[in-house]
Amino acid sequence: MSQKGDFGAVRKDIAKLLHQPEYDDGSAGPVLVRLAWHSCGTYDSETDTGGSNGAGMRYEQEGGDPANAGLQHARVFLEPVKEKHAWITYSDLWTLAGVVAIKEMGGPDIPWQGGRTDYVGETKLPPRGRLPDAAQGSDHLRFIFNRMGFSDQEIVALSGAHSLGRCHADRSGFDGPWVNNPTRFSNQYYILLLSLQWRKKKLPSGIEQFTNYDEDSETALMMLPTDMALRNDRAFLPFVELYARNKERFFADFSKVFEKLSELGIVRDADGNITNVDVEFGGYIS
Ligand code: ZEM
Repeated sequence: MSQKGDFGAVRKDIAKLLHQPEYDDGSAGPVLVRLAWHSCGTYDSETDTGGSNGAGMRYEQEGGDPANAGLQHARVFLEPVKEKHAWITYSDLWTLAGVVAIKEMGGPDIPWQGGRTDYVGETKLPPRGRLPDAAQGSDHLRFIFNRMGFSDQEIVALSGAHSLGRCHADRSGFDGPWVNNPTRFSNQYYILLLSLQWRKKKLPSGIEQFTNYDEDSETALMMLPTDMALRNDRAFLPFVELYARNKERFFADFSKVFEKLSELGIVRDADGNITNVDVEFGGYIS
């Protein structure tokens, strides 16, 4: 048990659990980043619902969304940290885990503040279907990300997280990693999106993704239809090109946009205290 508010102690314990030789590519990092993103990525600015506050994925309505398949692995990895630092909320733990994992995998420092609450009123739990569908195109990406207040450039920057991890046939139905070293945060995703030849490939399940090989190969890489949309859309493309040639710019922009993602639905005063949730009262202030 650490002292309440000692996020430094929590960061250390998250960093320590990333090394998982038996899991995927040997790291819990990528799936923790996805947990952080999905906990935030349900936000809707119009109704002010969803977002990281509330840690709604603990409940069936949100946790059972097919888009969240596989994220129980991430939550199980973090359970010993929650047990040890019982004072931290799940909503802080999940967003902080993403930030720590990105840094430990070679990514940028991302500003992060705590104070989220695990209170979630029934009316604040997001409906299913708020997360992006990888089988679609650029109109869908804009529809989903504009709802959270993200621009074209921010959509492209956020998508660079696909330099991490892989798709799992038994989770999303898609299969394989985007890059050769999926536990290293980099701008490889953009470089490969532009430089390799991508061909449509139908998986045995009937799901279509893109591959850089004609033949099945252990080392084949993949792109989702939504990833290809970034290359094929004339407004997205210049940002793909920018981040492919300028890694520093990508790191700087990614840091800003990931911070924005993790703060969706949160209002703070000058001291950083969250003001739109009354923790004592246990509810949202409208
Ligand atoms: Zn992802 N993502 N994502 N993503 N994602 C997957 C995996 C990972 C989309 C998507 O459908 C998928 C963002 C944006 C978008 C990560 C981070 C971020 C998978 C594979 C799919 C299908 C899941 C599986 O089978 O396990 C779509 C359509 C997106 C719209 C642009 C954003 C934004 C992210 C963070 C900032 C990460 C790290 C993974 C790898 C997870 C893992 O378990 O390895």
